[in-house]
Amino acid sequence: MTLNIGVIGTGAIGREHIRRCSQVLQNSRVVALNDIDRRQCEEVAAALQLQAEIYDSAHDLINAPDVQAVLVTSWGPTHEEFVLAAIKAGKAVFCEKPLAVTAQGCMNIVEAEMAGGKKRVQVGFMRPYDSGYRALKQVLESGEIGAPLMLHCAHRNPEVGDSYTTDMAITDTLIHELDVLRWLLNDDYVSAQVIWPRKTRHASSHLKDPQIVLLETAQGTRIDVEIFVNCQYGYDIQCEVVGESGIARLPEPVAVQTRSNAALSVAILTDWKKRFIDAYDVELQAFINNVLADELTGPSAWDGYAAAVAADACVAAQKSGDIVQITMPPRPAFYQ
Ligand code: NAD
Ligand code: ISE
Repeated sequence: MTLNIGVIGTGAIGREHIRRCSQVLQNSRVVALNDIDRRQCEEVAAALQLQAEIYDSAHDLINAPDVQAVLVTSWGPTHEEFVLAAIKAGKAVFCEKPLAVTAQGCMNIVEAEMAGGKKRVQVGFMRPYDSGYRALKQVLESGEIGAPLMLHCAHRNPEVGDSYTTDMAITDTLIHELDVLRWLLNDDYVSAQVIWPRKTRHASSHLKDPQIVLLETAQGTRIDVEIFVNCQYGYDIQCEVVGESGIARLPEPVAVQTRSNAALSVAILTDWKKRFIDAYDVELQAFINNVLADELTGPSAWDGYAAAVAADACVAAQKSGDIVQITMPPRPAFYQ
C-alpha cells in the first residue's frame, strides 16, 4: 500500500520532507503541493521529478480526494488553521513544530481531535526518534545512574538571520528540548526562569543571545538549557544527565577522527538538517506506517500542547525575569 501525501509549505524543511517521502522512505508518494509562493512548488516538483498537482489553496489540497495524509511544513502561524482543516476533512496530518504558536491554539487542535474521536495528528518533534536520545533514555530507564537529578543541555546554532527574535529562541529553538526532555524524563515541567549572560557581539541589535533557561520538573529534576544561536562554530546539541550514581551524555554524531598537521580533530556539523537526518527519516516513516495501519503513535497533539504551555511560560519568564509556574491540566484519557 502507498500513502498519497499532500505537502503545504515548500521551504527548507518542506523540501527535505518531500525528498524523503518521494525518494527515501517506503510506501509513500507526494501527490500534491501548495505554497503561497507557487514558483517554489514548481521548482521542487521539477528538481525531484514529481508528478504532483500544485494547488493555489492549501484548503483545496487538504480536501483533494486523492490526498490521504497532509504534511504541514509552512510557517508556524499557519499550522493551527491547516491542522484543524485536516482534522475536519478526516485526514491524518503530520505538522512540523510548533503545533500552533500559542498553547490555546494547540488546545483548539486537541479539542477538535478528541471531538472527532480519532488520533489524526503527529507533531514533527523528531528527537525522540534519534538513536542517541533513545540510547540515553534506555540508560536512564535501566537505573544504571539512579534517579536523574540535574540536566545540563545546550542548543547552539552557528548563526541566525535578522528576522530571528528573542522569543523565537523559545518558540522555535528551545521547543525541541521542551519536548524531548519531557519524553526523556517521563515528567512534566512545573516552573521556568530565564537568565541572561553577557550578549555576544555576533547577535543582531534586537536579539538577546545567548540565554539560559532553567526548568524544574514535577519530580524535582533541575534542567539548564543554554540557547546560543550565534555561536559561530557549528550546530551543536548537548545533553548531560547527572544521576544519583553516575552521568549519562547524549552521544556525539558519528564523525571520523583525524590526526594531521599536528592536530587531533573531529569535525562538528553546521547544518541542523544533517544533525538529525536519520531521526527525520524514522519519524516520517513511522507516520506513514502508522497512517497505513490506521493507528498514530508518535508525538501527539497533547505533546504539542504540553510543549506550548511550557514555551508560553518561558516567554513570560523572558519578559518578567521571574520564576514562572507551569501548570498543565490532567492528560485526557484519549492521549494516555
Ligand atoms: P521556510 O521559511 O524555509 O519555509 C516556510 C514555507 O512556508 C515558505 O516556503 C513559505 O512561503 C510557506 N508559507 C508561509 N505561509 C504559507 C501559507 N499560508 N500557505 C502555504 N505556504 C505558506 O521555513 P522552514 O525552516 O522550512 O520552517 C517551516 C516550519 O518547519 C516551521 O514551523 C519551523 O519551525 C519548522 N522546522 C522544523 C524543524 C525541525 O527540526 N523539526 C527544522 C526547521 C523548521
Ligand atoms: C529550526 O527551526 C529547527 O527546528 C531546528 O531543529 C533547530 O535546531 C533550529 O534552532 C530552529 O531554528
